[in-house]
Amino acid sequence: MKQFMNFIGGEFVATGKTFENRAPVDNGLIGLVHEAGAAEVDAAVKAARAALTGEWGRMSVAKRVELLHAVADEINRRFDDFLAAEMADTGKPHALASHVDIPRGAANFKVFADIVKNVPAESFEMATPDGGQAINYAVRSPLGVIGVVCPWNLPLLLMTWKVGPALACGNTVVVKPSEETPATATLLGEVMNAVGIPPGVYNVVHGFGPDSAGEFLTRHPGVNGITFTGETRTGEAIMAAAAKGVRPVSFELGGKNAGIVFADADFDKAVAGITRSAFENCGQVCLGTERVYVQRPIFDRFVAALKVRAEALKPGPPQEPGVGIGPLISREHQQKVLSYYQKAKDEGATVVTGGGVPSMKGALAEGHWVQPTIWTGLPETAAVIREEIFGPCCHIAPFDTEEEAIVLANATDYGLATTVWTENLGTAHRVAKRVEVGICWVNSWFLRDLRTAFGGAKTSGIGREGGVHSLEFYTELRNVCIKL
Ligand code: NAD
Ligand code: 6OD
Repeated sequence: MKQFMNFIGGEFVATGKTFENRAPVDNGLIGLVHEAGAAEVDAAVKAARAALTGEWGRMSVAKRVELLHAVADEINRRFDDFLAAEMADTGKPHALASHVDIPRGAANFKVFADIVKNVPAESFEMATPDGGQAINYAVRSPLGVIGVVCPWNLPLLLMTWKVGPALACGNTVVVKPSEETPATATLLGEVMNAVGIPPGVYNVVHGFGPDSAGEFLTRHPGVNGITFTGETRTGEAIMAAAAKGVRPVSFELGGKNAGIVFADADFDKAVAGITRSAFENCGQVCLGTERVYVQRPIFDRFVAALKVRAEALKPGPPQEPGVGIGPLISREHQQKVLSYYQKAKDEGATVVTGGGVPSMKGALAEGHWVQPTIWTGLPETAAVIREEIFGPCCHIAPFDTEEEAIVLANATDYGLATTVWTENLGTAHRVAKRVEVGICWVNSWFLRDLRTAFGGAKTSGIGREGGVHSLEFYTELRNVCIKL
């Protein structure tokens, strides 16, 4: 039986308490996860703290950069191991995991290593009141031990998106992966050892949130800052924990993102784009589009075209040829998504397609499948238009004017991302300026340049990461003032 152990001070650590890791495709047992208790979390934080003052803390930036490039190269060398682990834990299609999740897992180390190597620091000369001079210059120090708490939807990608910049800036980390997806964070421990990252720099503690590893880590006074990706409600709990000791947080939280399709859009590209933004990763992408607003002249044609696309997404296990959609992560999440499918019907939606569970053969019948689903006809007050579902579904509503589309898109407490489809440059710029989100894509979706700022407005997050913006959270900026 496969065992997923904690990784503390460069060693794999078993505990007396395990829980099952099950495959979303058929609910089969993948292995046992060793849950970290308060003692293991404390050991991991202490290992991370010790590493700050050891070889890692004294290491030159050039050497650190070299090591992080080696981490990326080793992930790529073991690409198939990471791919198999991610596909088993999530059930996501091979094409998606091999093109997005694993390559980004490696890239997150290289990009941030190079940014830290090249980033300048500010300096100012000033005249002093006595007629002399002073110079000011900035130096950046690592924040210290970073607690990294991750979700299950893009496990390696989202974890390394935090660990990459944290290590590049000279910090050490204790990672708490999602209880649903323990594999790739554990595998990364082997990579760290293989390339010679000093023990204690990268640590992993497994477990759940409340009264488990997540809470023990975020409450631990030895943690200097917490970076978290997950639900807004969980963010509130973590923020309360971080208040003790006034520790900084960086949060990437939930979304209820709008897609806006104007009548002048390139129709086929817009349909393909919204197909991705609504259904990719079985709708389990925080940036995904669960509210689509389509300008009235093309509304009926658009709904019909998206229906054809949704129905063409073949459900199946990762390796099966032609598979376009995997399962949801867990039985619990499947029940949540299905409860929204029921709510939509109860509130009077027209179910354009889907709304249930596809019929799967053999062992796959035990998996957590749902049909890609499209609704129309609901008022904006409906639950499926207001609340984040995190499934392969969207409601499509017509709009008439640009102003109306902007008001509809902004009528939510969330503010993560928008995707806008138009051939009119003026429309694109005006809408992008007024949508209340951290990221606005035009004629694209989830197109990522890792040098850009990433994060959410309103209840979708706190802070920005990406490029030099990551340095704001992962380093302490000190001004040095020298009277000449
Ligand atoms: P979640 O909030 O349930 O769990 C995320 C992590 O937090 C898990 O590791 C979990 O064990 C841990 N956790 C839970 N309660 C905790 C507590 N009280 N203290 C400490 N840790 C705790 O989220 P999820 O279900 O894993 O992921 C889906 C959610 O994540 C969706 O809301 C989605 O929008 C969001 N998300 C946001 C982004 C973004 O970039 N904004 C990216 C991916 C996912
Ligand atoms: O691409 C990224 O860097 C990122 N953080 C993506 C988030 C996806 C949410 O599910």
